[in-house]
Amino acid sequence: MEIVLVYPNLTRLERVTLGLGYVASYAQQNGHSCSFVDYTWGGGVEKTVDKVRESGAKVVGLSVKSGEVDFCIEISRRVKAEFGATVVWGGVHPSIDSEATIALDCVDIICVGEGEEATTELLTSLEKGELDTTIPNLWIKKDGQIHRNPIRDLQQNLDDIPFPDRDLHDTQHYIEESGTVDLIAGRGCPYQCSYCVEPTYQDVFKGKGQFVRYRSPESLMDEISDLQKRFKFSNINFVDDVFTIDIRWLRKFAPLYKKYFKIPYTCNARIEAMREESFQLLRDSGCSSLEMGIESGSEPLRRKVLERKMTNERIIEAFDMAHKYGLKTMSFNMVGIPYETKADIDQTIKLNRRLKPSSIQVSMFQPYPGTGLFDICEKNNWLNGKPIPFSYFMDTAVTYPHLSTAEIIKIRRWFRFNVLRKIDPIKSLVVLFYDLNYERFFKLWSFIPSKVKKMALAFFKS
Ligand code: B12
Ligand code: SF4
Repeated sequence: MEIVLVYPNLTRLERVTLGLGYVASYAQQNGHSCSFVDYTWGGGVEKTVDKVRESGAKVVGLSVKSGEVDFCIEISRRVKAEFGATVVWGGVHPSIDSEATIALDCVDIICVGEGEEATTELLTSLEKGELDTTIPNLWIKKDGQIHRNPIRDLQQNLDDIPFPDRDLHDTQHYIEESGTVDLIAGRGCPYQCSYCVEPTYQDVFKGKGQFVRYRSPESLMDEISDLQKRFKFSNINFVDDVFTIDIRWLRKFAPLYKKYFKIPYTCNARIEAMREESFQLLRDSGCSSLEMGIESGSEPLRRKVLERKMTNERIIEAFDMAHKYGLKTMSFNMVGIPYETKADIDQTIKLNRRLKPSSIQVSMFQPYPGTGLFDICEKNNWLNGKPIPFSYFMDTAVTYPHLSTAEIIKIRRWFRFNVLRKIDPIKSLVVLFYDLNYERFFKLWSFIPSKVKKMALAFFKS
C-alpha cells in the first residue's frame, strides 16, 4: 500500500528527517511503498496535493513538530477535502500533545512514539480493506469513536531496525548544502530538563522497556560504510542529544571509528556525563567539534527552573578540557526562560565569554505543549497567544510582566555580539549584521550559493 510522507520543514534547514527515513525503510521492507514531499526546498500546500494526485495514495502521513501544526492542518484539510485521504500525524508533537492533536477535525490517526511497526501494521490493515482499530501506538478515529491504543514496548535492539531510507530525499543535495551527513546512534535521554520533551517521553514510555538505548558501534560503522559507497561527504553529524553519555559505549565506538574512517565528526555532549577520558576518546577518534548545552549562566535559574543540575564550574571545566584536546566547541544558550531576569541573561553572556566557544547558538525559550514549563507558563498567563513559531530563532510564544516578547527577540539578536565584542570585535560585528538581519537571510536562504553558505558557516564556527 502506498503512503505519501510529508516533511513540513518550515525552517528550511538542509537536514534530513531521520524519523520519516526510519518509518519509510521499515514500511518498504514489509512490502509497502512511500512517496515523499519535502518542504526543505520550499513550496506550498499544492506540493502535497500534487503528490497525492500523482501517486494515487489513499494515506498521507505527516511528521509534525509543534511549530508546524498550522501548516500541517492546512495540508491535511486539503488532502481530506480533495481525495478523502486518511491523514496520519506522527512525530514529536502528536506524541506529547496527543489529546489536542486527535481532536483536530482533519486528523484521522495519530502515532504516539515509535512509528516503524505502527505505520507498517496500519498500511497492511488498510490494504486488506479493513481498518484495524487496535494497532498499538496509534490513536484511531472510527465511526465517531476514538480508539486510544496502548503503547507497544520500545524497540530494545535498535540494530534490528533497518537503516533510514536515504533515497527518500535527495541526500546528495542535502550534503552539498549543509556540508554534512546526519546519523543517529541511539534513542531516549535520561535527563529531566523542564523545557524538553524527553521527561514527557519518559512518562509516556514508563514500563515499556529500557528508555535510553544505543545501536551497536558496529551497526553505525555499517551504516557509514554504506553511505560512503553512495554519497560524497566530508563530515558526519551524530544528531543524538546525548551522544557521549555511556563511557563504555564510547570506548567501543571510538577505536572502531578511528580504524575505519578518517572523516571528522560533530556530536552533542551532556556536560555532567563527560570525563577527561571522554574528551580523549572523541579527539583520538576524529571528533572535530563538540556541542554542549549551557542554556543559562545563572546557576539557580538553571537548577530550579530548567532542572539542569550542573554547576558553572563544571561547565567551565568541560569547555576548557575540550579546548585542551583540540576540539572545537559550540555552546547552546536560551533566552526568555520563565523567571529569567536581564541580570541572569548578563550572566549567560559572561559565562560564554569565559568559555570562549568556537561558535555560539542562542535560541528563544518556547513553551512546547506537553513539557513541564508549558504548564507553568499557562498557569501564570505567560503565553502571548501566538502559535509556537516554526523556528526558535525567529519568535517566541511567551511574554512576561518584566520582559516582553519584543524584548526577548531583541536580546536574542544582540546576544552573540554582546559575548563577542570583548573577545573578538571583528567577528562580533559580522555576527551582529547576520543576527539583526536573520529574517531577511532566512527569506533569501535558498538563493544564496552553497559555497557562500559554507564559508559563512565556517567563519561562525572559527
Ligand atoms: C536531530 C534533531 C534535529 C535535527 C534534524 C531534525 C529532523 N528533521 O529530523 C535538526 C538539528 C535539523 C533539528 C532542527 C530542529 N529541531 Co530538532 N531535534 C532533533 C532530535 C535531537 C532528534 C530527532 C530524531 O531524529 N530522532 C530520531 C527519530 C528516529 O525519532 P523521531 O524523529 O521522533 O521519529 C520517530 C517517531 O516520532 C515516529 N514518527 C516521526 N514522524 C512520523 C510521521 C508519521 C506519519 C508516523 C506514523 C510516525 C512518525 O516514528 C519515528 C521512528 O520511530 C530531537 C529530540 C527528540 N527527542 O526527538 C529534537 C527536536 C525534535 N527538535 C526540536 C526543535 C524545536 C527543532 C527546531 C524547530 C529548532 C529550530 N531551529 O527552531 C528545528 C526544526 C527542524 C525541522 N523542521 O525538522 C524539538 C521539537 C519540540 C516540539 N515539540 O516540536 C525536539 C523534540 C528537541 C527538544 N528539546 O524538545 N532537530
Ligand atoms: S539533556 Fe537535552 S535531550 Fe536530555 S532532557 Fe535535557 S534538553 Fe532534553
